[in-house]
Amino acid sequence: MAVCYISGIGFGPSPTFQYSPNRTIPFSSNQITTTLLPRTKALSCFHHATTSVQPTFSFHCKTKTHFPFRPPRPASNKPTTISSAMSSGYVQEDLPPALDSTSDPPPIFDGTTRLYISYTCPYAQRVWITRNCKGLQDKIKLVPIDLKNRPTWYKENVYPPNKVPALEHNNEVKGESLDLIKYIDSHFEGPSLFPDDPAKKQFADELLSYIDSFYKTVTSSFKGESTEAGIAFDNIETALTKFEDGPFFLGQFSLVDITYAPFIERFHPFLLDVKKYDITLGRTKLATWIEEMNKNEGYTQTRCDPKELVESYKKRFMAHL
Ligand SMILES: N[C@@H](CCC(=O)N[C@@H](CS)C(=O)NCC(=O)O)C(=O)O
Repeated sequence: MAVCYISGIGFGPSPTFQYSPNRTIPFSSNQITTTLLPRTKALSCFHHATTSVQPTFSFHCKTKTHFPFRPPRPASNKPTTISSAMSSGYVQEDLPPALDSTSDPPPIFDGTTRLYISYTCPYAQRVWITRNCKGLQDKIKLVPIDLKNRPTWYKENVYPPNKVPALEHNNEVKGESLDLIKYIDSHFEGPSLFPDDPAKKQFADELLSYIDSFYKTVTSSFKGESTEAGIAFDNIETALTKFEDGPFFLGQFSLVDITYAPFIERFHPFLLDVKKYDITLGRTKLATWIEEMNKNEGYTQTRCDPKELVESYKKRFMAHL
């Protein structure tokens, strides 16, 4: 039995959703029991709803298309509530400011579970999405780090490899995004993001193994023609046709989507801008996948402004040209 947390608060100009608290909704091989929760938590399971109970939750889609990524943080060093997001109809989490070399460390190993991220790191973004999608905003505290001006205590006291992401949990600090998303999925509450079905499990492992090669193929094509990148995106299109019980890699939303999303989020606008190459052209499954991902608030709350991503990729990959 999976629990789908939904909100009892209607919002937007004409909220279309209805719910019955504690009603059981058939969901694939599992069942989802609806439970009333505050909105911020409720949004985390929207991805499950998209494939099975879409009309009930359709208001999310409308609001999301207006605001599919988080706005840049203001220069001020104060945490902010993102009011533009609220006025568009849903609640964004208050994002804390990034800690830099002038910042004091948090009280490390005080029993709080902390996820150390950078707001711009795609690897950290995977873990951040997983935490959001499992509704763990209150259980796992975000600690953003300014990687360009890193606090010395981060390497010395928190995570000696000095990278993000890192997760402080049960008096230990662990790293590596793919390990962390699996760890969070299996050690914390919230909807399971990894399949039980053996065929799906095997395909999930294949896709998780393919991500590095996908990344290398696409980024090495930046210097030349887009044909090799085309092959990599064709592989994605083919993968998306394998299971037909939903628009995601394994049919239903899973850790595989979370693994690929931060990179496709970067490749899509960059290739369009620099190479005039639209990765969705002739790839209907990929186009739908991107569309569906952009309805998932656990993900969209982590997205960067595409313009900023393009500029940062230009500096990183085109500086030599
Ligand atoms: N394999 C790691 C990669 C993490 C990684 O490279 N993070 C970058 C930011 S995107 C980082 O912390 N870089 C700092 C450094 O290398 O000094 C993972 O999947 O977590």
